[in-house]
Amino acid sequence: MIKKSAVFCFVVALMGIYYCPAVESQVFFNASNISVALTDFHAGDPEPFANRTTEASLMSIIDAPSVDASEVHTQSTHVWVSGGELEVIFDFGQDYNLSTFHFWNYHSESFDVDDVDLVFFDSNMNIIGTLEDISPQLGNDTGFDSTPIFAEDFPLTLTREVRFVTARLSGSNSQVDFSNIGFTGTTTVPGVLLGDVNLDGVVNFLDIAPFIVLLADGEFQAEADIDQNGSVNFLDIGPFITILSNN
Ligand SMILES: [Ca+2]
Ligand SMILES: [Ca+2]
Ligand SMILES: [Ca+2]
Ligand SMILES: [Ca+2]
Repeated sequence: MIKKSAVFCFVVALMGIYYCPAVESQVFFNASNISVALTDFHAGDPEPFANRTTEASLMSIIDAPSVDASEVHTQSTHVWVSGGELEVIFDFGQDYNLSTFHFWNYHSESFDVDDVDLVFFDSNMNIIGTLEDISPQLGNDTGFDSTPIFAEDFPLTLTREVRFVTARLSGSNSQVDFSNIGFTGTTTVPGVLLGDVNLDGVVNFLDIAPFIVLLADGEFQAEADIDQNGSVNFLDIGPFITILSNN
């Protein structure tokens, strides 16, 4: 999900050009915007998880609603591989600048994750960085299922944008149990030329017809939201005419 409060979008009026510059927007990654799958490491064992299906277990990896969210350990929220290691691959769907790795570990030494190795890839699966031998702390300090588990945060120092990440998780006693994995990153929201509703790079009379269609349909398009209030409606007509007459 995109953190709207982090989006600073403003309008510059310069020589009759109304432009909303490209901005960096912070994103927390979970099931709403990334996917996760087993790697070929599990090719001979497509159902490596204890008690639950691979499909259900993978979904439990990325079900944290936010970076600040806690999770209590239950059979339907945690992830458990008994007697081995786990390797999964995250697909972000597009390139992002990743800034933080978040890990919600199990609460007790007998089952928790003791080592995580991350490998970061670009969209062509070229390795662009690694973070190895992460030793996450226990998920809570009571050892009780009923005590909420919060994320431990690990800063990332990557010089290029990331599309895929693999995570290899292991435990000192061959148990791999944890609650969630999440990432935070930024993406560049492209600049918007206000009034260029037909997206041909200029604002002129050719933009009038598609602007009217948007108004009639009540649909949103950033280029038509001339007053930048988040919706396209009659309030945009006046400033649209102003932009047209300046071009
Ligand atoms: Ca979970
Ligand atoms: Ca352990
Ligand atoms: Ca245009
Ligand atoms: Ca508007």
